[in-house]
Amino acid sequence: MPDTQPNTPLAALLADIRAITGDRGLLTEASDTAAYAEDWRKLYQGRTPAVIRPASTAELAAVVAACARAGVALVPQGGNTSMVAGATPSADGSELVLSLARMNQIRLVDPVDLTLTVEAGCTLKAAQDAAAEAGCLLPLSISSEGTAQIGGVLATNAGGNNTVRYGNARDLVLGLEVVLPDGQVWNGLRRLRKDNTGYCLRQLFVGSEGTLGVITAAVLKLVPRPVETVVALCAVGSAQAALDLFTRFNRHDPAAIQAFEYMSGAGMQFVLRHIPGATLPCAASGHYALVELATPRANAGLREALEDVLATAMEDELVIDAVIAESEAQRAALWKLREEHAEAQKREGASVKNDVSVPVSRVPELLARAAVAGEALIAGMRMVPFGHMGDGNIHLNFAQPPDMDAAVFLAQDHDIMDMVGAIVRDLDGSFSAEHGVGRLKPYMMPEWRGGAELDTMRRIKQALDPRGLMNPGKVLP
Ligand code: 2HG
Ligand code: ZN
Repeated sequence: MPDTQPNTPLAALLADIRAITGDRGLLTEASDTAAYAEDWRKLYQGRTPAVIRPASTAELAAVVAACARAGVALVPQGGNTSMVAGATPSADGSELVLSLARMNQIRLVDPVDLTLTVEAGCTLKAAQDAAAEAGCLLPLSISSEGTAQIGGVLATNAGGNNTVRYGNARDLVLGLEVVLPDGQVWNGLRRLRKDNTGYCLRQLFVGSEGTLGVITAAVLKLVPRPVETVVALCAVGSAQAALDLFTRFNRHDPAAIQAFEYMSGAGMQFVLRHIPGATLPCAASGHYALVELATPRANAGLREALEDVLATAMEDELVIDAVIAESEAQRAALWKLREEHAEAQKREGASVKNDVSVPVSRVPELLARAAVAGEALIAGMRMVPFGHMGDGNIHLNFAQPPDMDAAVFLAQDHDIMDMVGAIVRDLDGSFSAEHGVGRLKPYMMPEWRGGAELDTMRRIKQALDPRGLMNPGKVLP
């Protein structure tokens, strides 16, 4: 822990920062900083002498410049909902946390350009609401959207439930404002649909997890708001049946699929056990699919299409039982069963998460092989796969055996991740589909992204942040 006594270099830096941000922008009491030093999953307990909360890009840039002069590292942090500890400071107390929370303004919603200009600390939910008020949709939805902030969503290139239709966060970014590691501000908040002028810098920062600079604002693409949305929860007999159902919706009208999510019987039981108010409105099964169709066209017959596909699928015994939401409240209740999976799993005990992707067609094989290999590795470990079947991103998580000590189970996390990794590699997949690399998975980078790819990433890091002061220990091993 650096010396925080008066007359030390750190004390001088904190005094400089206080002069920039004022008292409101600097937290130094342990009781105030503790929540910023721990990751959402409580896997990492970091320490930090201070949390800096600038109120503007100018303040933030001055803070970054002061830290660069002092050679002190910064950990940018948004909603702190990272699944891979991407925003957690190290345990030695040498890093300062840079919170974006106070920079949360919506700067502009333009329903003609279909753009939203928003500051990094705005929650995803608040950004969605601003778009909705203007008759538009911000087509990015993730389970943590009430807490996750735009800056973090972009820095980690979040994926979520609507990737099947609109792509990942990266596909929605038209412009960015970024504070570089030396404190320079790059204002790239352009609202252009076409802009072909050299290297695409914004895409360099999207997904860089705060290791190249701090995203302070963004211009995001909007789409016209759907006028009709229908949601159904389907109990199916297998993961293959869920995939076959997806294929049927795809053949019927791929443009209508807003989300197609998979859940296992184990995960559903966790939700029903731990989440107050959660009830299962259809027959219980070992596998479920949640499908959402949406259209911006009036009288498009979406409900009829949903009913038709489901009726045929039931006749063909692909679907065991299904329930269609009849109201907005029912729609929210169905989505809650899916979105509370992470929280329910946390309450069930320790778990090892594998945020993997494979070609969509290979999801059933992935689950079948991982179930066998998982049981062979740790008997009684419970596989809890769920997620974004429509884009091939499955959260292939394992919950501890009920009678095993959590620490004993977690000590085997790399064995579990490597077991899953071997299968995913064999299926031409990725070890991190949407959560990023963070602090949890840099060790996997040489094996998965080694050679020219990792070498190029290192050169980019070296060029922008030669002293390694931006979010050290994340992404690159
Ligand atoms: C989700 O899809 C999130 O709900 C969290 O990406 C996934 O908890 C997880 O593994
Ligand atoms: Zn997810």
